[in-house]
Amino acid sequence: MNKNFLWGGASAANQYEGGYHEGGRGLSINDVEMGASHGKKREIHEYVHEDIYYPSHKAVDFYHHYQEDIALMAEMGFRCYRMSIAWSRIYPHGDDEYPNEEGLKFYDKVFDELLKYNIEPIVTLHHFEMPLALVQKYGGWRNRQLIDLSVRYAKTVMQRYKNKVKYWITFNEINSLFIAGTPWHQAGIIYKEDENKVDVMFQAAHYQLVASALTVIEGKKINPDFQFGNMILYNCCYAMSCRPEDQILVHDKLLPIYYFSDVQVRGRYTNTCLAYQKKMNAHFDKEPGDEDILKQGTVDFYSFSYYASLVEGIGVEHSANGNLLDGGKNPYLESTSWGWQIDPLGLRISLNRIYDRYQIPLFISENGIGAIDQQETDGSIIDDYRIDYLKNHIKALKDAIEIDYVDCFGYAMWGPIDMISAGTGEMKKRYGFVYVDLNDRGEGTFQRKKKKSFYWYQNLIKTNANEL
Ligand code: BGP
Repeated sequence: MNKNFLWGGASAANQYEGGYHEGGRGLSINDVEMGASHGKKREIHEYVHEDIYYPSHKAVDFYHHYQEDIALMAEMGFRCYRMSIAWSRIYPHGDDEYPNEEGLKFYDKVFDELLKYNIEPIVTLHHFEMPLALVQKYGGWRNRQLIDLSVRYAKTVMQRYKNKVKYWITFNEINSLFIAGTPWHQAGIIYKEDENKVDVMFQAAHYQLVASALTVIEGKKINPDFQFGNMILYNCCYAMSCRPEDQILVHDKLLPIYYFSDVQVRGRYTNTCLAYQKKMNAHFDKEPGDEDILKQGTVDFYSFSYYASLVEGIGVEHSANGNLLDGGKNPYLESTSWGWQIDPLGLRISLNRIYDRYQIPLFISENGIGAIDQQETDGSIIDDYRIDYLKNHIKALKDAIEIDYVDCFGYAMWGPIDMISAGTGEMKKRYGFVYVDLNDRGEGTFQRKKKKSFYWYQNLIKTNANEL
């Protein structure tokens, strides 16, 4: 492994930060509803109930624990830390005249703290978060005005942190927009009863793709050394049998994934994209100039999340899931308590498939296992299942690099400090090397405690994965 390989972890503001009404932050979509499985067919006013416990309000309170948490990451030897900025902390209503200085200062402190330990920040600009006011006033990403507003936000933070942050990711899991139940989280969209949902979805996707490209273009003007990445929820999908029709189903399953990455990497709607538009009978508006923007604003690296694999085939029942996706069960694999099928080799396969297609550097922006951790009587947490999961996935990553010559420059394990689950809004689904004393109702001391895996990852980074 390259000695500069970026070992680290990843988080998202809305699941981790808390401090929802502090430092001049505005209400965000997550403050009124959380958990991707909710969020369907509700009116905004139904979401806003201040008396209900919302996990994002306090989350695990990184807002007040950032020094302690970053010190823990440094102790493990992190070389990178992927985190997101909350748009609602910078522009509380999204369209405010001036940015919120207190919000900007908070991230200054966070980046300074990371840089103090030589931890490279990798910043996601949009991670399932946006000011609620943008939904109420503009209808979220269904509205073209969101392009300008989001680029203004991006320019503000890229200008402010141009000497502190080099790596930027535009939209987290941008393709999750096409997955039922997530338009709210990804784009602040609530469908109206009588509208064509497919068209709304493709329109929002176009706006986000243009916004992503414009962010790259503007960012390179601010600092030509900036490196931009996309972020894809990758679907490692296998055919259930060698029947050719099953292979076609797998091909189809990948269309909505390549739809986004083709545009972000190749700078245009490719044949794959056109085929998917036709298959979905999608219609949306483009403006003159959009094509040029997409062409110029391509990303430097491809990042993706990988947790599980799924199976597709004729007659296959969709009884398995994995990170917002669903598909068939694979008889050769075991699953987590949430039914996500554990498949380390699938990571090697995904790395190869993606690198073969795009030939640009890759970054694993999320990988990990959600589990219920038990505390022993002495308070320790022996999370051998987590060590096994990560060990096997990192072995697969090493093989992809060392045997297959895939160019991958970093690995961010998901959720190094326990945080709220994006999918379920629960606390009990834990990913971390560090336990946070908090339950699903938000009760607890917020105290941090190292798990067994903490020491394992520390050693892994120290030996640059020579000792797994
Ligand atoms: C991805 C999201 C993350 C994260 C992860 C794990 O989809 O980008 O925000 O939460 O999945 O999912 P969950 O929290 O539902 O277990």
